[in-house]
Amino acid sequence: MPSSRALPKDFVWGAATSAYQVEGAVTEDGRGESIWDRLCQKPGAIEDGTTGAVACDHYHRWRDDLGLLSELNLNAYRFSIAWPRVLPTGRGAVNAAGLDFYDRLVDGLLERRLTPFPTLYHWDLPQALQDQGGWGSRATVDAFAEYTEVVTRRLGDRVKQWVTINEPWCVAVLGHASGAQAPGLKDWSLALRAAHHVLLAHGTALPVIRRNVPGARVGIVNILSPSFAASDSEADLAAAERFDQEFNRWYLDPLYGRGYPQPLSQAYEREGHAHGFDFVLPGDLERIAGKTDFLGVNYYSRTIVRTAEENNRPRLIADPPASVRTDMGWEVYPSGLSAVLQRVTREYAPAAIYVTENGAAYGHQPEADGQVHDEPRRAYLHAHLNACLGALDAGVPLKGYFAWSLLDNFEWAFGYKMRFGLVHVDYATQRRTIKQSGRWLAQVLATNTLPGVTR
Ligand code: IFM
Repeated sequence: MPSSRALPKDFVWGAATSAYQVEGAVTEDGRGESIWDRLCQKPGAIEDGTTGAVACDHYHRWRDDLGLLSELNLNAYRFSIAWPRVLPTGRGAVNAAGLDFYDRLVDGLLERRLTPFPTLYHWDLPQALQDQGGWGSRATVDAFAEYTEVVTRRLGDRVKQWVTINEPWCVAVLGHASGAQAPGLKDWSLALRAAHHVLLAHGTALPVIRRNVPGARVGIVNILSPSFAASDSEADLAAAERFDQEFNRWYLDPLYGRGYPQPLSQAYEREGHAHGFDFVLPGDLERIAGKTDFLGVNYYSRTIVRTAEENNRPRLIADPPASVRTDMGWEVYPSGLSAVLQRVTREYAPAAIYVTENGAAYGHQPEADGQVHDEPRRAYLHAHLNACLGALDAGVPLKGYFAWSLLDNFEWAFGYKMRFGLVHVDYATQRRTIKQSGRWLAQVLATNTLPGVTR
């Protein structure tokens, strides 16, 4: 019988966004070009031909948007800092106006008793660094340390929670192997090199943040997905295992001191992608495994895998029935969230975990009554919050949950077609409307009680 259940005390409840997806104002106040500005100019790169040039105009409307966080009864905001706003060419001269923007944002959050959870890198590399090799170049690791130094010196007196990198898998694989995301390259060898440099940038930034931020709590955010074989055949089981190593373990293992997973690193060698891992220098793995205070987990769905005809590469099946699919085609699979949280607790024992992103794309628009009736998103949130409670019961050190996203926003290569917000954005007028899912969440948080719990 479903019953209601009290939510944990002292829990962080937030919503997340990222700079390129919401800020707009890409040429204002001295901001430099990012790899996303560049990719968006490439014909066909973005499904609806749009760009993040205006997005949600959060750069100008941030005060109202912080008001929305308060209306939703949240107590934290996960946002990202745009590297090209702070260092327009990636390193060297600091753009004071860019840094001032985040300074004001942080003060605005604190005035409203909202805890800032900034992410230093959510995919918007300065184009100038890409021109010098981007994440394929080890010099970008040093540039990231310099950028981290500038930002944490300025904000570290007030901001205590820091995320270094958002979703290294996406940066490496979507950016450098599939080419679906910026910088839009298709080279697996480069993707492996980029993955290593991104992890190394995280490890290099850790002591910088701790030096500049008294009482810092630092972590990295990974996107995780439990991997299921499409059948019991040996080949499909092997493909599911390979996907797990590529997507989950390639990042978690080195972060927690185990180095890169052996079977897969050997496979990459055999397939000609690794070149003896010549980009892994002595001391790198120790640096990557530096102590963190929390792990951020982004969870959207599980992955069902079967073997591919070509190249022994795992192939994904994205054909759940329409009734359980979001607009992204991703299956609604809430038990996968408690499963990944329990797995990372069991296998890696992070000091604390936050669900740093979780949410669903559905395109509901305001109806005649002015409301956005997005029941599928409400149900998605409900089921995933339920899964979080299950994980807590199982001993997961879960300390917070951030919905993706506060606002409908620029969903990368999908443009504005995919709407993940708790708040609807009319892009023509920039009018915001809290959706019914957002109102439901606000009510859950006001009463600190989750109704309809199924365990
Ligand atoms: O919009 C993205 C976000 O930038 C990173 N994590 C996944 C989200 C949904 O695709």
